[in-house]
Amino acid sequence: MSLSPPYNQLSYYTFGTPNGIKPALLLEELGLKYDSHSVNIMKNEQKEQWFLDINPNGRIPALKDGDLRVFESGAIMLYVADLYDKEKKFTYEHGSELYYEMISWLMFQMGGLGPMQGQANHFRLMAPVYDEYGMKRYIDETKRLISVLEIRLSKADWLAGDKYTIADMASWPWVKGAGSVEIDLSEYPGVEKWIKRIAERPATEKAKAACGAMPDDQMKEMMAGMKAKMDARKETKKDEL
Ligand SMILES: N[C@@H](CCC(=O)N[C@@H](CS)C(=O)NCC(=O)O)C(=O)O
Repeated sequence: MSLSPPYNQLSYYTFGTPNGIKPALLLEELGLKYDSHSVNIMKNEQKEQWFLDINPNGRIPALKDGDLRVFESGAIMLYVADLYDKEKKFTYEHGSELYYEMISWLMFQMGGLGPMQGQANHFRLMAPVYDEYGMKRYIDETKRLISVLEIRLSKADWLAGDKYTIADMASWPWVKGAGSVEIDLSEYPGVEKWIKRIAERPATEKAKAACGAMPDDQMKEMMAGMKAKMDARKETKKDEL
């Protein structure tokens, strides 16, 4: 094994959620050899000590390359892009203008879209109380963030420059699921076309499969059940706190 990364011994710890799918899109686009390990967050496996040793934050995804660990989906994508995408197929040259444009969109997803849409999902689908204020606050903010993507995607195919990069890969698994919180994506035609463009890539299906993601129709059915349960809670005013 070489003394410095890359070690060509990739193990990816994931589950079929948006954050889990993000780095898998890159691993699959690059055709890299990696072991995929399912960490079942429904069984709280992400809080087990063996996993906390890889990601002290106890959340998927995480990556190991030999003994080196990387956690946080954005950091994983940067690691893989920096060390394994030598031809810069899905990233840009360090220090170039487009590199910082790409990083800006990546951070927009990591610090904005992901956390806000995560809260929208929580309040609309999972909270133990029916909280109209929480729902509205986070769904409205998610819509606002998607409208920022629309400003760019109404006039360009990709977020940064003229190619598919880790910036697009970071936002896609989140935005494509916005219908779950009743966001009508047809109001964002540029975003809608971009979602389709990425969905049609062969690596996208492979990435979803590597994470054990549910088929879209099954996911829709599950979300509809969660919404119905939440709406019933509004009627009965029976919180589960
Ligand atoms: N900022 C983190 C967020 C990771 C995250 O929230 N992962 C979720 C799944 S999408 C998770 O592990 N949830 C289980 C938990 O919070 O315990 C990243 O981008 O990697």
